[in-house]
Amino acid sequence: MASNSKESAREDLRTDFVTLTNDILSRQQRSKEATGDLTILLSAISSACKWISNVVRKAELMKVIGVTGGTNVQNENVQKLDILSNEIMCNLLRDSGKTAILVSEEDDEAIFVEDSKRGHYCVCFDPLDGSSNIDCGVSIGTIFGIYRVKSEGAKPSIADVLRPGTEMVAAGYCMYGSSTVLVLTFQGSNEVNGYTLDPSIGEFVLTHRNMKLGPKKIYSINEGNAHTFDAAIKGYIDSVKFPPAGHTGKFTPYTARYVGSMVADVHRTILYGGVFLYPGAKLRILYECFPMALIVEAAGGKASTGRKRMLDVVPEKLHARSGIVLGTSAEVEAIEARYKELDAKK
Ligand code: AFP
Repeated sequence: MASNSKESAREDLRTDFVTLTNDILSRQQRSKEATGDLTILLSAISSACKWISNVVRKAELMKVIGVTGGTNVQNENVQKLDILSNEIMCNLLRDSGKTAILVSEEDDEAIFVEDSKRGHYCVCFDPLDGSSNIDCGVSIGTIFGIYRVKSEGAKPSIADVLRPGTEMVAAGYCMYGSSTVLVLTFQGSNEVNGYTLDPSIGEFVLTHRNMKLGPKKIYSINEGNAHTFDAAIKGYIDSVKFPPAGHTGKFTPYTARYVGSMVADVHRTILYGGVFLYPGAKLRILYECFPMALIVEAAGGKASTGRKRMLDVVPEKLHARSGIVLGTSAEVEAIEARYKELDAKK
């Protein structure tokens, strides 16, 4: 009896957790070339995400719910939390001393960090993606992609960020949902790790090691836009809703799930499996499509425009948009095959 209660006390007092801070530090220590700059930058991003998480949780109480009355460069209504989150990201990234260029969904132009604080990294981010879901308490998130400047001696320029996604060094997102989870990957690592914020100690703790796409058959798309879908997307959606009966005669259509926050829809797609589609050019390449594509590929899936690998796209401007399909490789390949067939008929 006494030993049982001792054991359960130990359960509550686990001390063998891996924190995000320790994980990225040990990654740095394993690399011969690492200078520690990326570690410091990721630590600044993690602090910003903790701060944003806190603001999101208290938004209703702090009366920062609702729109500012203005619109951003994308002509979308700006929420008060969008502005706060953007300020938090910009301030912490600039003060980290490790960034040269910041590209935010909220800012028309790129921010070039002043000489005294300039570092070697460029961060493209959406400080609060899915913000139209804020007022009803649905999951939202921060998305980021990181590049290293092309030439360390040269003055940073827009060319440092208008590059294919394959040149990112790391990418991640932080989801503010039933818990706050930061998901991170590094170029070439083939590993995606998820860290859950333990608010009592203020640390992200490794809870999802080496995430790989789940096996479920789920499709995720805003079907209210069906009138705009091309034949490839229409055909694919029909095929998952009305599949031929299997050899047992059982009819098993896919399950539909759609949150309307890319972070939440992609997070579910990774954990459970399936495919997320946003055809038509709405989602932004640099801070929505690229980071999610790097993460999904590292988790064993694929991300495509429908016609080419997402990460091979070269954005023409900061806020360039693209259609995207991502998720389980077989599903993405089935959609690509439909585009190939469609194009062959032209
Ligand atoms: P908001 O930030 O304006 O809510 O947009 C969210 C988003 O960029 C992305 O997170 C969603 O996947 C997508 O747009 C949802 O778009 P629809 O509302 O057209 O479905």
